[in-house]
This record gives sequence, structure tokens and C-alpha cells, in this order.
Amino acid sequence: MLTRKFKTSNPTELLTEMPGLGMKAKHLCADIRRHFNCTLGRGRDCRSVHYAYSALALTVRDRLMERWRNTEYAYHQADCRRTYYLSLEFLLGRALSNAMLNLGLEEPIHQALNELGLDLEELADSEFDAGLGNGGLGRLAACFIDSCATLQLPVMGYGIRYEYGMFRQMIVNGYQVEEPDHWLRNGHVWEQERPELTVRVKFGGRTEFSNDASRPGQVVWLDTDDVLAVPFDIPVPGYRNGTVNTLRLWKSAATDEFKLGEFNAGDYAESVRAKNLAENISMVLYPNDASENGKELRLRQQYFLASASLQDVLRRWVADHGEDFSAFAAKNCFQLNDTHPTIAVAELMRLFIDEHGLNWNEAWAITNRTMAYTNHTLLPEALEKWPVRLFRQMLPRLLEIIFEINARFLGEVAARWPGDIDRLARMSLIEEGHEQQVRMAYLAIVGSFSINGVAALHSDLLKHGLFKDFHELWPERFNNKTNGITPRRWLAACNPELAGLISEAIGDKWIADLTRLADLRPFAEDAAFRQRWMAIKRRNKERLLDFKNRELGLNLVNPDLMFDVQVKRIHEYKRQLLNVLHVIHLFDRIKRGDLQDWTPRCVLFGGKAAPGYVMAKRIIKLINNVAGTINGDPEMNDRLCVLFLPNYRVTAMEVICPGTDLSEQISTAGKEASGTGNMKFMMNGALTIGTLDGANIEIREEVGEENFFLFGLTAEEVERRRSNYDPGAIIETNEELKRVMGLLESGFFSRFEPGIFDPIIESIRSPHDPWMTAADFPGYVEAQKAAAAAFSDKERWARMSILNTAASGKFSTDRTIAEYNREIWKLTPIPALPVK
Ligand code: T68
Repeated sequence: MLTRKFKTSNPTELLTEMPGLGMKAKHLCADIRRHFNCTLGRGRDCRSVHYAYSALALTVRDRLMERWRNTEYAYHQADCRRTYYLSLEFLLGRALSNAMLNLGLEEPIHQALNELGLDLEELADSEFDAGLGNGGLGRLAACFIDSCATLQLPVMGYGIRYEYGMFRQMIVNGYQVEEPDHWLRNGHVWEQERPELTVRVKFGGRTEFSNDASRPGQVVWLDTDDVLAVPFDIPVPGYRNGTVNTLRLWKSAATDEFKLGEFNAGDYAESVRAKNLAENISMVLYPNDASENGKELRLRQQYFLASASLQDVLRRWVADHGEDFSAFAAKNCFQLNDTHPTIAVAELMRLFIDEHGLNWNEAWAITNRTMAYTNHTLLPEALEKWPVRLFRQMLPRLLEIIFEINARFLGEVAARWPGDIDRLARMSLIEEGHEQQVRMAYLAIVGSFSINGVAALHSDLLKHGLFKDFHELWPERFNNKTNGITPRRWLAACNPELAGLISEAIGDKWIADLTRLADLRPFAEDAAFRQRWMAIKRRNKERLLDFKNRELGLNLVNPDLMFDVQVKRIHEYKRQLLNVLHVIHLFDRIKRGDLQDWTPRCVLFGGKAAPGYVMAKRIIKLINNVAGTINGDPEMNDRLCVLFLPNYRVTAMEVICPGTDLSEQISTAGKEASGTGNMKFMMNGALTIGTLDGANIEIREEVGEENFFLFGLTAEEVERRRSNYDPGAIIETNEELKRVMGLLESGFFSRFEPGIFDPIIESIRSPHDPWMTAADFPGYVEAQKAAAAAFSDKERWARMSILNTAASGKFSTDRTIAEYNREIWKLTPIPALPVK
């Protein structure tokens, strides 16, 4: 397949690098025209924005191509150590404006488009989001590869090219309705298919000992149903440094063998079914953000990603080093983004032993020095387990290897703690019960030399809670890497006016070294600067209003309200419910005429619920019903407005975070591993109201307690309260909560569908409510009061806003990635070759 080499000709000219493409407006202008006319074949009768966008995107892409090849060439020349970031999700969003920013093409493109009579915003707006992720974990992967390219680290991302990304959310009568997201419908100019690098992935079949006498004890995996993995590469540009790294996404395809067997035998339907099975693997992203639903296809996706990626790396290794793997661990590292790609531990063992002839100890020594695991959750329901039965049927050879890893591992545990049977059962990779299950997190821990959490508190809770036994065994493997976000997309690109003001004040070095934002601190005391800062915030709020009006078909006009925002996945632990209860309380205050020191506000919600998560969907309905009541009540008029923004996504956040005043980070302490939305808001000058959870703790440390609205139980207090939690008593003694519950229970918000909120009411009143919503309500109301008071003091708020941005330097993924590199990956940055 596509691997024939030139035989008769020697195309020296073809294989020589072409000279670099011009970066000036006139060059860009000519290329946009050429792509529009020649590449896309469109002419004067074409009025479609899509083709104008495509012509521009191709023009930008051309400038990435040469840098992309040079980068790979430089890495190959350096024969450097590399890291591979394995992730089932990369939540990329749009590519165009990011590529323009990173290549430094913004100015000349503006000029070129001006000449052509085109509007950049309109073109950019026609790009579909690449929504190949659920939320934080997928977006983190996208920010990470951006920072790796900016730091010139030889890191490649591996993922799946889902035909359908995260579903599109519509709100119908207040309820979430899911629609498929066919993001590839108009093609995707940023990807490069590489069919010549296709690999084969095995499924099913059976194993037996080889009868090859020269390979005693060798296992063969045979009678498999194979699937092809075809790579599509996406360029990942660094910030103005000539580096372009690679994100390789696999698409599944059927082998063409089916044509022979069943097809000729006349079983057409069966052969087509097999083809569909193969193609289904990369069809759709599973939309669950906090639990696995145990679907067979999901395990197939996981193995498909792991196997294709490892084979790809090994193929390159063998091409360069032959079958000598002695330096493999010194040159390669795989970072596992949560347990989703963890089957890679067993797959690497299989490839070494079955395909490359290493013995167990050799293979294990390498595997165990190359794998590193990042955990993203403490929620027990999110810890992945797969039935042994499913493994046996789908991946029989992998199951044998997992059993062997487990046997040897338990031997180690038994030697360290002789006679401790309970401990063996607790730590086993196989959970016993009515059905045996493989514990993927434990496989990841046993197979990795590094295990990290994503914020200081989270990593601590892993060590002393969830993975306590493993921490006792291997304390040196555990570490923390507090998350971050890329300041390119999340400040420079999404908030150009604020970025401009910052650069005017402190220079533009902050874009690649975010710690420099600290230089903004003195400007908080400069009244003229504060005024400009708040004028920009106001214009960003107007932009956000426009966006809401467009998406919701409304006509809101007042940017002077406090914009109080909670956007993130809808989950009980994130407590959108607590926020709505507070909204109901504000409504109640207006109704009672308690308007003393009133701060007008607009409360904005956004986020998707997993389609099978009934309670989360009910919370969306509650928000919408409360919004309907409040927005339809003339008494509320510019005092309080509540919106649920449908289809929250990366592109929406790019407009939301610059226009937010107050950021809601109100999860039950100990439940949010880190959070990254909190960082986006802070960086754009919003203040946080939040609990001592995840990265909130570090945000508050950086900005100072006086610039953060804190409330709620600590993680320890939450655990201690469990045994004697009495929400009924809290409701009885807190007049405000009592009134809110009274309104809810009276059916005031469910007049047309009586009883629909009963499950929500029950959960708040239950002594077993794991999220302790009632317990934190009184403190939350107080903190909200403090926030409202601060907001009405314009000068004070402006100061606090500037200080928040100034203190956000720590939360750049450049810092996070530098730490991963220093402590785990140990890569040497490789400067890019200059473009000729
Ligand atoms: C998030 N996790 C954490 N998971 O909730 C958040 N899960 O605190 C953290 O900041 C972020 O990861 C980055 O570390 C997720 O987003 C998922 O999306 C997910 C997807 C599939 C299965 C389980």
C-alpha cells in the first residue's frame, strides 16, 4: 500500500526542500486567490463563506508545512529522546486564529483580507470546532501540545479521529436534546492523511503456543479480526519559534480481506457487517465525562489507540535502530492521559515479546521505565474497570499478559507484607466479585514509573486516600503537576484588547513567559490604567451579550450588570444546583422587597450533561425553568437575569471568559481534581467565588485571600461530616434556605410538570447527599454578598481584577509542561531549523 519507491527516476528536484513562502500581505493575498481559484476551483459566482475560509486556511497551512517538515527533520537528526502523549481526547476547538497568532501572521492577514474585501471574523466563524473531547481532560491535552511546541519539546500527541465529536446540545422546553456533531462535514483542511503509515490492529481470535521449535514458549495470537488504523496528522505550531509538532489521530478502516472470504461465499451481509464493525471504532466520542459506561466499543477504541500508536513508534524505532531495544527506554516515554489508554502497558509487553522476541524481564524493564500515568479524578464511579470476560473475548492475548503482570506484582506485595491477605485483595489488578474485573488504574500504576495528580490537593488525596497502598509501596513514583492553560489561546487570541493593554504596560514577553504578568501588579494602583482595564472588560461584556443574543435569539443590552458565570460539564459534584438555589434566593429577595445594597446581576450557566445522566439533565431543566420564571417577571427587570447558554464549547468559552466578572468554582471540596476553567477566568480578570477544592486553593494562594471569595467546608470537613450530616436541620435553622426550599417544594418552578424536581429536592434533603449542598448554602450566600458589595465599588473591583490577571502566571501550561519535562520526561528542547 502506497509504499512503492521511485525505481527508474531520481527526482532530486522534487525531494529538495522548496524555498520558504512569503509572509507579507501581498504573498498571502496571492495565495488566498490561488487556493480559491485553483485548489478549490471556485470563481466569481461563489458566495460561500466556507470557500473563502478554506482558501485562507490553506494559505496559513502552507506556511506551517515547511516548518512542520523542518521540525521533524531536526528531531530525527538529533536522534533525541521523545515523549508521546496518549489520549482518547483532544478538545482542540478552532485552528485558524491560533495558527495565525503563533505564526505571527495576524497583521499581514488583516491587510490581505482588507484588500480582498473579506472580513476575518466572518471567515473564522465558519470553522467548526474540533470537539474531540468531553471537557477538562481533553482541553488539557490540547493546551499541553500547544505548550510542548512552544517549548520546542519533541512531543507527539496520539489520539482518535472521531467522525462525530462531542454532541451538539439543544435546549427544547428546558430539556437537553443531543444532536450529532458531524464536524468533518465540510472537510478539514488542517489534517494530512498519511495512508502509507497505516497499521493493523488485532481483535478477537485465540492464542496458542507456537510450534516453531526455534521459539519455545512463544505465544501466537491467531484467527483475529483485524482493523486498519490510518493516521491523519494535525500540525501543532509553537509560538513564533519555527517549531511545528504533530498530533496524530487514527481513523479505523476495514481491511479489504472481507472481499474474498464471506463475500465470495455469498454472505454479503456478514462481510459488510464486519466492515461496519471496523469503521465504527473511530465513529463517535463517548460523551461521558466522569464515568465509563462499560460499552464494548469503548474498550475497542482504547485498544485501537494504544496498539496503533505503539506500533507506529516501534516501526520508527526499528527503521532507525533495527531490533536492538537496549536504548528504547532511554529514548521514549509515554504519558497516559488518565486510565483510558492504559491497555498500552500490556500492549507494549505484547509487542516486545510476541513481535520482537524479547523475554519477559527485558520487556518489563523497558515498559516500566517508559510509561507514566496522570490521574484526573477521585470519584470512585470514574475509576475504570473492565470485565475479564470482555477482555477474554476481545483481547485474549492482552488478558494473559495482564494476569502475568498481576501474578508477578502480587508476588512482590506478598514478599513485602508476608501474610497480609487483605492487602493482596485490595491491590490486585483483578477485582473479585460476582464478575471479575480488571482495575485499569492499578494496571497504570504498576506499569508506570511516574504517577501524578493534577493539583496539589488532588495529588495529596491520591497518595493518602485512593492509592494509599500503592503509595506505601512506591512513594517515589508519586508526584504532582498542577494543571494550566495555554496563554496563547486563552488570553492573547481570545482577548486581543486586554492582551494589547498588557503588552503596552509590560511588553509582550508574557505571551511566552507568563510569570511576567506579575509586572502588572503596580498598575492596579494606577487610576488611568484601571479605567482602561475596565473599559475593555465592558467591551468584552458587550461582545458576550452579542454572542448570547445570537445564540439565544434575545435582545439583552445591559453590560453593567455583574456577569456571574458557571460554565462547565453539568455534574452533581460541580454543584450547579447550589448556584440555582442562590439564584432562587435572589429572586426571593427581590420579591420580598429586600433590595438594600442590591447589585444587579446576570447569572449565566452553560454545559452539557452526559446523555444518560438523569439527575444532571434534571438540573438543566431546573435552571431553565427558574430562568423562565425570573426573566418573564417584570419586577426582576435589570436586577436579575438568568440564562442557560446551549451548546457550551471551546469557541463559546473564548467569548465568555473575557466578558466574565465573577467565576463560579463551587464544587464540593475534595471532588474537583483541579479545574482549568477557573484559570481561564482568572487570567482574563474575573474574580473567583469558590471552595477550597482542586486548583482553587493554588489560585487563592497566588492572588491572596483578599482577592478571592471563599466559602464552604474543606475536603477534610466534608469527610468528617458524612456520619452526622443533617440537611433537614440546616434547612430549618437557615431562614433563607428554608424559603428557597419552600418555593421549590411548592411547585412554583414546575407548574406545568408537577413533581419533576422531586428527585432534586430529595437529594438536597438526604442525609446521604454526597455533595452536601445544604451544608455549604449559608456560607455561599455570605460569599456572594461579599462579591456583590465588592463589585459595586468600581475602583476596588478594578484593582482586584488586575491583580487576578497579574497573579495568574503560574497557571500557564508552559509551567506545567516544564515541570513534566524536568521531573518525568527529561527531554532536551530542539530548536527548529530556520525556514529557507
Ligand atoms: C477533568 N476530568 C477533571 N474527565 O474533572 C478536572 N472522564 O478537575 C481537571 O481539571 C481536568 O480533568 C484536567 O485535569 C475530565 O475532564 C473526562 O473528561 C473524562 C472523559 C472520559 C471518561 C472519564
